[in-house]
Amino acid sequence: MNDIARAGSLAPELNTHQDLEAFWMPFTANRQFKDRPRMLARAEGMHYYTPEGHQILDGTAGLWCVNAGHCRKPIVDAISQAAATLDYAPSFNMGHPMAFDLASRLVELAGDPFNHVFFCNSGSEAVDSALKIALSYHRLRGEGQRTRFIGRERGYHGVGFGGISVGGIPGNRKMFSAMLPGVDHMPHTWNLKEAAFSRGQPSWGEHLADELERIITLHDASTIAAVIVEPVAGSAGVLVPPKGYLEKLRAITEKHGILLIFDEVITGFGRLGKPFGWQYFGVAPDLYTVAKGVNSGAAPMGAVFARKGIYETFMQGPQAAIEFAHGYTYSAHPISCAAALATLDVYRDEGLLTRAAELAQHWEDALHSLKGVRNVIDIRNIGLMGAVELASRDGAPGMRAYEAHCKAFFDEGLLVRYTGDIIAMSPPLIISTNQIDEIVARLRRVLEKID
Ligand code: PXG
Repeated sequence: MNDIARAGSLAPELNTHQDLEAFWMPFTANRQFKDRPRMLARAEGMHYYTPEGHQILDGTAGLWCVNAGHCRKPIVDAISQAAATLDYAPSFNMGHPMAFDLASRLVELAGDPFNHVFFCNSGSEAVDSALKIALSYHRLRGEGQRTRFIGRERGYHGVGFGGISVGGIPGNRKMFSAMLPGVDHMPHTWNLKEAAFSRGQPSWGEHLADELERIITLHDASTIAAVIVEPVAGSAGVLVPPKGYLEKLRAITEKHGILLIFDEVITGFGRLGKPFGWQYFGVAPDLYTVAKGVNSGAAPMGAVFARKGIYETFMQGPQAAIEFAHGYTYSAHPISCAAALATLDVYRDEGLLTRAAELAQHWEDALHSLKGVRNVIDIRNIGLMGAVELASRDGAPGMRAYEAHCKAFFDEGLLVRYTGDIIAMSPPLIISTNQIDEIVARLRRVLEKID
């Protein structure tokens, strides 16, 4: 039986032997899921397997993180060896060799102008860490009045209070009254009328960066600590920056002494065909956050990269003073570090951090072949990220994409993400061109069947 046949007609009832009640699931419609569970039991390479053994083609690298593919042996071995050798070691006032090795490897991968890395355990923590670094940096330089942050509508920066404050996804903010004070937002950059079906970076929209100048004038530059954006907005549905836009943000922030933070939790580690998104765009921020792909999703880890001069600004005062009162019990956890070191080897040995550049044209052509399929109102792509936007049903926004997601999983053995009425995809970087075609063929069959 071939993969597709085996994946066909997955019966959701098969999972009902298990009690699903106690797990309060994150970012999930709990009752809807528990009515129709989509369970994953095992994974290997480009595939997940359900508890019943059905094979699912992973079109999303888990949640944008499994860049090296699933259960890669060198990563598995490194994790088990670390677990058996040094299960845990504190990073406050103590150290372990893997943490220092990993920081050196990461800084080497980044190259100029980045020379230090701060570790944490997730993208949300990386964002909060970066915001705190920015505030302290200004204060240490005698500019403690720089306390404001500027984010962007439709930005996703995790779920800490810092992240939701600078983030711009209304549903992630509305229930939580306490936010960082003094945050403002630029408009997002997507415009269906002007830029639908753009291939790669749209040529419309550079002028939207001028909004930053307007916001800076409103608050006065001297009050602003940092601007934070995702180079490509991922969670909001792959919003690709217009040509010239990021360059303009860089020029404006530099002119006003404001730090520019790129949130590279999704764009980091090869997603765009370079190790980091800033290298792809040729625009270097002052700080950037990573997580997910740092160890191919195999263990929780996040990090903040700092431009030369930032760490050095903190290294003042008495030798015995803690320079930055921030960190986590699991910062640089040995198992996460081991996983990351092994992942970086896999990336290097298999050329995975530049592989998206080789596949990008095929990916783009394959995705855009869905133009004209019913309900498709936009297709966007860059590197190995892609999105297909569907028209929303009257009075039921999000339902069409949710149904497509379920149908893809149950009928076609395909894992895709959905957000609103957007289907988002970001396959592992080991994907073959045949598997790209397979993702698109399966998605086409799904979309043709959905009203
Ligand atoms: N920044 C960005 C740009 C992200 O995409 C985070 C921060 C937060 O990372 P943690 O590790 O705290 O979750 C993210 C996470 C989706 C999806 O389907 C995206 C994320 C997480 C879960 C789902 O789009 N991105």
